Order: sequence, then C-alpha cells, then structure tokens
Amino acid sequence: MRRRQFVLGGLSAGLGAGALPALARAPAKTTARAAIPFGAAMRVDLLRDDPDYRRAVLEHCQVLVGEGGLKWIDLRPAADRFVFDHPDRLLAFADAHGMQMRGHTLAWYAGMPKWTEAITTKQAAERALYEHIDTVVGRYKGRIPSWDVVNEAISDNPAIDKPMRPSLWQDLLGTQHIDMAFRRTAAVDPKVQLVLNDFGFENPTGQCRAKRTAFLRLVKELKDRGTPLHAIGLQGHLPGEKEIDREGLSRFVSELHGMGLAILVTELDVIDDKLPPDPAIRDEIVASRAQAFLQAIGDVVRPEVVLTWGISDKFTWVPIWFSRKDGLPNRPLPLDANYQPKPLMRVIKAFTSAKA
Ligand code: 9MR
Repeated sequence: MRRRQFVLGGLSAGLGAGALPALARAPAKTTARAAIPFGAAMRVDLLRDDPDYRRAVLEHCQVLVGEGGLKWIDLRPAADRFVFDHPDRLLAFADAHGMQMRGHTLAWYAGMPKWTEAITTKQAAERALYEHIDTVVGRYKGRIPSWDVVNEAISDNPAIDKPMRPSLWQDLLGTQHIDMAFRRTAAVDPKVQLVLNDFGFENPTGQCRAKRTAFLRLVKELKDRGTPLHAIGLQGHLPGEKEIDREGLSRFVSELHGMGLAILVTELDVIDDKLPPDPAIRDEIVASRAQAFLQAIGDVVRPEVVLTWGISDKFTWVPIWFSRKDGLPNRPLPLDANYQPKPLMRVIKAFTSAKA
C-alpha cells in the first residue's frame, strides 16, 4: 500500500512536469511520515461562550493546553486552596472530543500568587513544591499525558557563571529544584511525559547562542544525574523582525535529540509588532518565520506535537507586551480575528501533515 502510494505520487508529480522526463529522472527522495498532532493554547471560558472559537478549535485541533488554568496563580488562590474548575473543564472538553490535553506548568518563575512570597526557607519551598505536584499531577494522573514540568528555567541573558533565571524555586532550592520537580512528577505519574520547556533559541544573535549553550549544559547535567527528562518543549515565540538561525537551531535540536530527548513545539506564534503594517505582507513574513523555524527542527527530527499559543488573532497574549506603535492589531496566530486561516495555518498544515 505504501509502495503503491509512493508510485502514484511519483507518477502524478511527474505528469505535471511532463511524464516521460520525470519518470526517467531518479525518484525524488520521499520518506513516509506520520501526521503531527496540532493544537493550541485555550482560554476555557471562550470554549463555552464563543461558538466561533469553539468551532475553530474543533475544526483544527487534536491537542489542547490551557493558556492559564494550571498555573499557580490560577490554581492556588490561597496556600490551603486549590481551584480546579478551569483545567477540569478543559480536560472534559478534550475528552469529549477525542483530543489530548497537555499540562502547563508546575514550576515557573512567573504566574505566582502573592501569598507564595511568604515561602522563604528551603524546607518550606520543598514542602510547597512537593505538595503542589502531588495534588495537581495526582489529580490528573493517567489523563494528562505530557507535562511542562519546569518552564523557562534559563535566564534571558544567561551569564556563564549565572545561567539560571531567578525564581522562588531557584532562589531557595537552587538548580536542584529541577531534579526535584521532575523526580516527583515521575513518582506521582510514572507514565507521564516529562518536559522541560523554554524559549529564545532560534535567532542568529549572541543572546540566543548564549541561551542555547546554557540550556544544553543544563540538560546534560540533568541527564548525567539521571533526572527523568523525556522531552524538550521549544516554545517558539518568534520575534518577527529577526531571521531564524536555521543552522544554529538545527544543531541545537540535534544535540538534544542525540541525548535521547523528544522535541515538542509548545507555544508557537510570531510577534509582529515590528513588522510592516500591511496585513498581507505581515502575514507572509509571519508564515515564513514559522516555516523556517519548523523546518530547522524538522530537518533533524519530526516534533511530536505542534501547538500555537492561541488559535485566533482575536485572543492573543502578544499585545500585552508587544502592541504595535501604529495601533494596528497584532496578527501572530494561524487564524485571523474572524477565524479565517492565514498563511501561517497553511505552513503548519503542510508541516504537520502525513506523507505517504
Ligand atoms: O499567554 C499567557 C498570558 O495570558 C498570561 O497572562 C501569562 C502569565 O500567566 O502567561 C502567558 O503565557 C506564557 C506561558 O505561560 C509561558 N511562555 C510565555 C507565554 C506568553 O507570555
């Protein structure tokens, strides 16, 4: 069957360009590939309240992640209270529609509720981290198959002697907090895919190079210590005005893959505040950045999943930090504000689709 598809594919490709010369040419190097599940970060209230949003999600997504909901700030209004309403609803939606839900995230520097400022000792931090993981991972055991256990652990400008980003966890427990979080998550749900998630690896800048170096060093240390780590989440919040360092990114992915790690694209979007105003031109640049990013990864290994950080330009985090000076709305996502597919969706569909 596979061979038949290959032959037919070769024939039809040949017919377009003139059958005989095409058949005479050496066959194109086509390798079969499975489809990559695609999905997006969700605002769970919109799934209930906005029928267009819901329809778009049902049409395009096979995997979901809460844009919020599982963050400390959302789950933990007080030290002794957990509120699971949002993630419970998202998981119910995913289950009802045969989709998978990813977990985001257990240990992060941001999105922490005010009351955690009262955690000031190593013992208290350890207790809080373990209690959180036990409760949250335990609740969704067997139902959330993949967790961003630690998010954004490396500094924005990592120095050789100080690569880690300050956080409650890093400050009180040191880099060991990463081992602790991964080991505890594995202990609570041994089947879960354990992911280290981060951003800022893809441009030909000193900053990205330093980040890649620091990240690789951290991952090597974790692997050497036997930390259970299964996959790397490349967020992919791409600055639209910067080129993709295809060679540098491929080399980075190859090193990670060589350490036995799977690769996930977890938060793709293109930050377009510095791009030209014309929507058509802007959309093409957005798509081409994503294309170069995905291709640089795909040249090494097919990512297990591709998620964008939102589905429609109508609802995106980008203007919180990167609104445009000309006042035009941002266009970072695969569907426009009217849920129409943009060139970015075309790129994602082409990249994720199966090939016989
Ligand atoms: O998009 C998210 C935004 O709505 C939240 O306010 C913010 C703080 O919780 O987090 C945003 O999501 C971030 C994600 O959790 C981690 N990577 C960067 C994302 C965009 O800032």
